[in-house]
Amino acid sequence: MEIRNFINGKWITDDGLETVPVVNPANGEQLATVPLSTKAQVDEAVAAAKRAQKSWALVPAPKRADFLYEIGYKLKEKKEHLAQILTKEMGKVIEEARGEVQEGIDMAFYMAGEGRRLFGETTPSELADKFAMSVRAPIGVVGLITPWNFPIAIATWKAFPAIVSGNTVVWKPATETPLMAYEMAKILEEVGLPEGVANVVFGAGSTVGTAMIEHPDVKVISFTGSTETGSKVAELGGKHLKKVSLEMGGKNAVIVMDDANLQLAVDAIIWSAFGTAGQRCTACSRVIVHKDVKTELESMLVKSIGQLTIGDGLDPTVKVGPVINQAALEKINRYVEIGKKEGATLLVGGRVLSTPPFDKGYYFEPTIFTDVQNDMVIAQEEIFGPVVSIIEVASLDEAIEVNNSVKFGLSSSIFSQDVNKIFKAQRDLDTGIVYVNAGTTGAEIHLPFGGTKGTGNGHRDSGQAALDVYTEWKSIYVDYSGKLQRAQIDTEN
Ligand code: UN1
Repeated sequence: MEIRNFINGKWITDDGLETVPVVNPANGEQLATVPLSTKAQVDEAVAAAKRAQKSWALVPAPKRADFLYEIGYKLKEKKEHLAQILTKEMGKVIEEARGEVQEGIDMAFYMAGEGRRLFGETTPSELADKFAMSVRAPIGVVGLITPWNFPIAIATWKAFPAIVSGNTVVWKPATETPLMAYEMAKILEEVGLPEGVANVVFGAGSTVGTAMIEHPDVKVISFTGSTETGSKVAELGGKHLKKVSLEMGGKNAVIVMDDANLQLAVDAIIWSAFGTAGQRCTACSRVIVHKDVKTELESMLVKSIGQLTIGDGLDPTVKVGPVINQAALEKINRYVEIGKKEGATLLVGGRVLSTPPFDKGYYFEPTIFTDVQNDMVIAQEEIFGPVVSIIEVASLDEAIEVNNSVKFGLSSSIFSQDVNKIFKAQRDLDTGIVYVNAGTTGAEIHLPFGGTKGTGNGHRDSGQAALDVYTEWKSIYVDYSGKLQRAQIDTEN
């Protein structure tokens, strides 16, 4: 199957572009080909989005929202179909794929609700007979750059608030996972979203992403991906004075205190570290454990890891699927080698799986290092795979310090039964998301999603906070006094 760009409500067939294969990471099977677009397709899509934007912004927000309801119903109807494709193109296990599609459904209905809210504010004026209010205004054409690890959910976090608030969209999905975007574009067509409101342009970030950021008619760029790419997006966006929303890496920790329910902590660590084969920006990649429970926690983790089935995510008994591609496999393996050289102790795992039935896919064993020192590379850098570092501490204060010592600040978690420790931790953990007695993954779509420090640049996906990315505040003063009232004029000395 040949995937095509979706521009101005039409599938573009005759673009003669170079294509690359889309591969199932579980078995190397080619699923489709995807075009590598050039600046010309970006220009075409931005022009279509710009043409559509003025009239789209004039459609009443509740009516714009009606399209999101329709998209939500379609996603619901096709949920299993989409989940199967998602597992094939991305590798995540089928129950997680269903969960991801569900995130998209939830986001559609949640943001459709915003069509009947999109609240502004009224504020008293300094002057008599004068009314002051502020409203959210759409910004224009929005460029979306989304990753392969959540190919549908993250796109919905960005596209739906953008669309409901009156913007139009040009979306560049990851080339590793274009099938979800293709399916989404089909849904946009089926629900009759006006042409040009949402356009999909496939291709490499260096070409398509750059062209989007540099285009004078793209006013906002929303990006989720690696910190390395994100900082390039910020740099180029800064040069062109774009509003840029960045959602990047994590080095998320689960803190296990000496009074924790250990079985609960183990279950949460296993799920948040090895679910999605560790390829979530929210994945747990550090366990910060109190010294008095370290040995017991380690033996429980080893036992639990032994029960994880690895394989093709379409098999419902499988809990850990493949990683996305050969490059990812090699990167993870490099980090494991670094960990060994740095003197960390390999507690379990640590190998690429390359014998049948794993030889045609990209599989890495769930891996835990222990006796990791906080200044080691494996304790500081994002690995984006199924690798966890255990770091021992002697107190809550030390645990918080270790948690906060990394350059990222997305998610953190604490296991404790002590209300004093819990409240102190939620205040002092320097991350955008904090979990108490739960793992580091599983953020819900109606709360702000994002992080501090190297994880982001102050913006948030999801929740009402997402509207701040896609709207501009406009303050409106209505003077009904019938005379000139001069604000900020002080006749007294
Ligand atoms: C991501 O990894 O980029 O909180 C997103 C979670 C999911 C989203 C992860 N709801 O783990």
